[in-house]
Amino acid sequence: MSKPLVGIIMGSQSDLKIMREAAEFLEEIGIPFELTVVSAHRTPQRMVGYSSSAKARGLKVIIAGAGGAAHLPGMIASLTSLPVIGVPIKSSNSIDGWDSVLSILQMPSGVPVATVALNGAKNAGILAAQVIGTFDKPVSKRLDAFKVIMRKKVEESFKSIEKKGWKNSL
Ligand code: RP5
Repeated sequence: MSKPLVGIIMGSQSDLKIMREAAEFLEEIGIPFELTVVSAHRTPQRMVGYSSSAKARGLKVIIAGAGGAAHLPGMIASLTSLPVIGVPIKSSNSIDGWDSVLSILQMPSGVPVATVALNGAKNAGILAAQVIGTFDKPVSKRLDAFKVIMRKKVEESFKSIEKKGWKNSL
């Protein structure tokens, strides 16, 4: 088993239904990762231990998801110089998602968290893979292929629309 390069953490097991999308993308693209629950509020010591040991354990990037008063991504970023990608989650204790979006997005100067869209765990997985792709050529090539597949899917969709006789001016 190769050592994990990406750490995926979340504030609660209830976040897994969203965060699994990051894991699934990394699996698809062939990047080893680890995944666990680390709560900023309920297990603060575990959070400090996880973040402060992350670089020495070989991780290159951390994806952290949380809902409501979502302090996990920012606190993780405060304890490591690894890039941290934050996933705001619309959880059971969230008013409408804005609470977790703003908690993760509005970081003070000096401690960035790369924040994806609400429930945007797949994009977090893609962004983490792109970080790995900056130094790992095979991963970079697989990401290029992923972009081609996306482009082809959209091409198929507009071709099928054109078949109906609805023109566009491109
Ligand atoms: C946050 O509270 C977690 O990240 C989760 O999104 C939310 C609700 O947690 P549970 O009450 O479902 O454990 O800290």
